[in-house]
Amino acid sequence: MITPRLSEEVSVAIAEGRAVVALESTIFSTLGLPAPANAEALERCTTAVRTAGAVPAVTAIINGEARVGLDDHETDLIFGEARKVAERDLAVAIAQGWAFGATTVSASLALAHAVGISVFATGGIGGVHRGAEITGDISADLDALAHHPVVTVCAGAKAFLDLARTLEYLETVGVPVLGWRHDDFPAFYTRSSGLSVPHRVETAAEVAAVLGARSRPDTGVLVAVPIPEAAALDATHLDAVLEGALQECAAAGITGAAITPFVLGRIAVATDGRSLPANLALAEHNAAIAGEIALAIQGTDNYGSPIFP
Ligand code: PSU
Ligand code: MN
Repeated sequence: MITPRLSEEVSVAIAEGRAVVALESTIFSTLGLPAPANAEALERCTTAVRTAGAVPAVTAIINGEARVGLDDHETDLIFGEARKVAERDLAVAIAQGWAFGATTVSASLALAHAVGISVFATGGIGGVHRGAEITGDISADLDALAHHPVVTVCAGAKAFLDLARTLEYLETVGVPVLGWRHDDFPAFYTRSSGLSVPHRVETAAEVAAVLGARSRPDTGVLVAVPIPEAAALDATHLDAVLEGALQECAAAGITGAAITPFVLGRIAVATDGRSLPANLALAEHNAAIAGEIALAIQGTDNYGSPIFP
């Protein structure tokens, strides 16, 4: 069993029933974004959560301890040497006392669940990789979405994944996918993947109501928020870059968990760095909406069901 340590602020917020939004640390490490964009992302996401009226809770492994909520003096650790920690790696990172483990979506959902936080914000989730029928590479994020009762707010998944299969997988494992004021599943840097979301929502209250009405108490909800219009990138150019980067991966024998950081680096170069402001804008926007949803869930039993006096 994992019993994460809470920061003082997060501990008080949870005890008082205040709105809390969990954040992963991989996106803020150099595995997710190059310096100094990673530090800017952390600052903007935590500020967006606070502006919405909620408390941000960054998850990480620090000195072998699972943590939810970091103190200001600890956030620098995120920017140093990071090892990626998916949900299954939590046990290893704790048992071996890793100095710093950067949590992915799956690890963050596990930690949020363990402490009763029901909203989580990120940039993009992992998904079914292209060619998964050969490699079997399906992100642990999808299984975690199905097994932790947390609302995940994301800008969809990266276009270098197989987005159609990703949506199929989420259907199979019973995760409701909600388009935030949008009919299409977004593709991270672009507002549409060309695939429809099964359902559309207009308000945070609707998301809270969906969370409260699930038949499986341990299943999460995915809210897909398109990148703000002004920050979106050109889809055609991006497709060509992705193709090239994936071929490079295959040629260089880059597989598994190393694919995402590699492809992200290639996209940054090929878009002359324009992928970075796009990434920051969508992560900040997601954090703000997650804050709104956390507020809407406040006043319920924390899992969306109304509390009647
Ligand atoms: N998508 C991004 N940036 C990221 C990630 C995904 O745009 O940094 C990270 C997240 O932490 C996500 C993880 O949970 O990659 C998925 O990795 P994998 O495909 O190895 O499961
Ligand atoms: Mn993988």
